Formats: sequence, structure tokens, C-alpha cells
Amino acid sequence: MKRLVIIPTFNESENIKVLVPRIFKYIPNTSVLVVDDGSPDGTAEVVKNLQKNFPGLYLEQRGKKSGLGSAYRFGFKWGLERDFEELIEMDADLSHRVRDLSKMIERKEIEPNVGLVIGSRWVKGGSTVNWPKRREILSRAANLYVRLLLGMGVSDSTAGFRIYSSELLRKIPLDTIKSEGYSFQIEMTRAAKSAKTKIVEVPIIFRERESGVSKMSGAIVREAMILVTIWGLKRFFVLK
Ligand SMILES: Nc1nc2c(ncn2[C@@H]2O[C@H](COP(=O)(O)OP(=O)(O)OP(=O)(O)O)[C@@H](O)[C@H]2O)c(=O)[nH]1
Ligand SMILES: [Mg+2]
Repeated sequence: MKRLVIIPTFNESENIKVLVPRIFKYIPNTSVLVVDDGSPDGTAEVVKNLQKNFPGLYLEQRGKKSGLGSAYRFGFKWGLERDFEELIEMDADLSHRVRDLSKMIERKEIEPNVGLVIGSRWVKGGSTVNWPKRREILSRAANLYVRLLLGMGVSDSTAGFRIYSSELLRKIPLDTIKSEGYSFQIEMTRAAKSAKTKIVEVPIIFRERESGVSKMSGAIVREAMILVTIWGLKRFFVLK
């Protein structure tokens, strides 16, 4: 299986130097693509240095911070053009553990017909470590709202730790996916549902970042609330 781990970065120089060697140590047959948005802290330079030791490490630099959603759309297209068969989303900030990625990959190997594996905080066995209570409440509330309005049967639809099969991604018109923040993950989950693929959730332990700062913002939360509400209304009143 030819797999690609896509890591979007904005000011993650301390984290990326720990994460990349760990991925190459523990994940077989993998390449890594870092999509950096002109981080002023020198993340790209750190990646270029790592490339000397890891030939499967790729870097794409975009001029300015353009959002998580657009970084992933870019990374998915990049990977599909190069015939990768599994495209993996992973945060740079060490919140997502490589050992959980191994479990997610194992699950995909057992059930090859699964199009989307979600590393989930909110299924049995999943949890968060050191996450502030207010962030946990926000995440749980957002996921409850999504479940009630969109009825997708997914417990952690905002999760950013995922494996997509290339087969599924080729069915999703990526240019129609417009959202940038958490709603990018929800919108992609909707698209996966529409493509009628099998989705499974694997429990993960999500750790709060220790270095760098979060890019979460009020605008990201507002975007998700507005879009989920619109999708929910469409579901109840238009498309059913
Ligand atoms: N390329 C790129 N990467 C981004 C952008 N915004 C966030 N990221 C990266 O996306 C990943 C997730 O961002 P975080 O800041 O950790 O946000 P989060 O995980 O949603 O929120 P926290 O729970 O607070 O960590 C990290 O690897 C970021 O560096 C962006 O605009 N462009
Ligand atoms: Mg994070």
C-alpha cells in the first residue's frame, strides 16, 4: 500500500522535527508531505534539513496562511496525481500519536472496503489528555449538534486524524468543498457519506499540544456553526 501522510503546518518548527522521524520509524511504506503556509518561525527550513535524512519527505510551500481546508485540498490533489492509495490527515502539533496511526492503518488493512477511517476522541476507548475543559465541551457540543442536524452516525466528525482511500477521494469533487476550519472535516465526512463509502471510527488518545500555539479561532467556530445549520436545514426541508 502506497501511503502519504499530509501534514499542514503554520509555525510548527519545534513539533515537526519530532513528528517526521517518528512517522518514518514506525509507519511502513509511507511518504510525508508537509504543506507549509510561509511560517515565519522557519518550519520550512526545518523540513528542508530533515529531507537530507528522509528521501520520502516532501515539502510544498504556499505563500501565505490560507487555511487548513485549502492546505488539505492541495495535499489531496498532490497525492492523487502521484497515485498514492491511502491519504492520511495528521496535525503537526503532536496531538495525534503515531501509535494511534498504526492502529488506524491496521483497521484499514482488516477492512479494505472502508473508504474513511477516523481517529476518534469520542468513541469508547478514545480520550483527550491535558485538553482544557472548555475545549472538550466545545468539541463535544459541536459533535452533538452535528449528530442531531446531519444524522451521519459519526461521533467525532470534526476529527482531523483520518485515512482516506484514494478511491473515495477520487469520487469527491474537491473544488466544491469550501470550508476551512473544523467544518472542513465535517464537510468531507458528509461528502464521504454521499459517496456511500464505509466509515469507521478508531479510538485515539488526543494530547494537547506542548509547543507552538493553536490556530483555532472564533471565526472557525462560527464558520462551522453556520455551515452545519445550513446543511441541517437543507436536509430537513429540501433534500430530506
Ligand atoms: N498550512 C496550514 N496549516 C495550518 C493552517 N492552520 C492550521 N494549520 C495546521 O493544522 C494543524 C491543526 O491546527 P491547530 O492549530 O493545532 O488547531 P487545532 O488542532 O484545530 O486546535 P487545537 O486543538 O487548539 O490544537 C496544525 O498542524 C497547524 O499547524 C493554515 O492556515 N495553513
Ligand atoms: Mg491542534
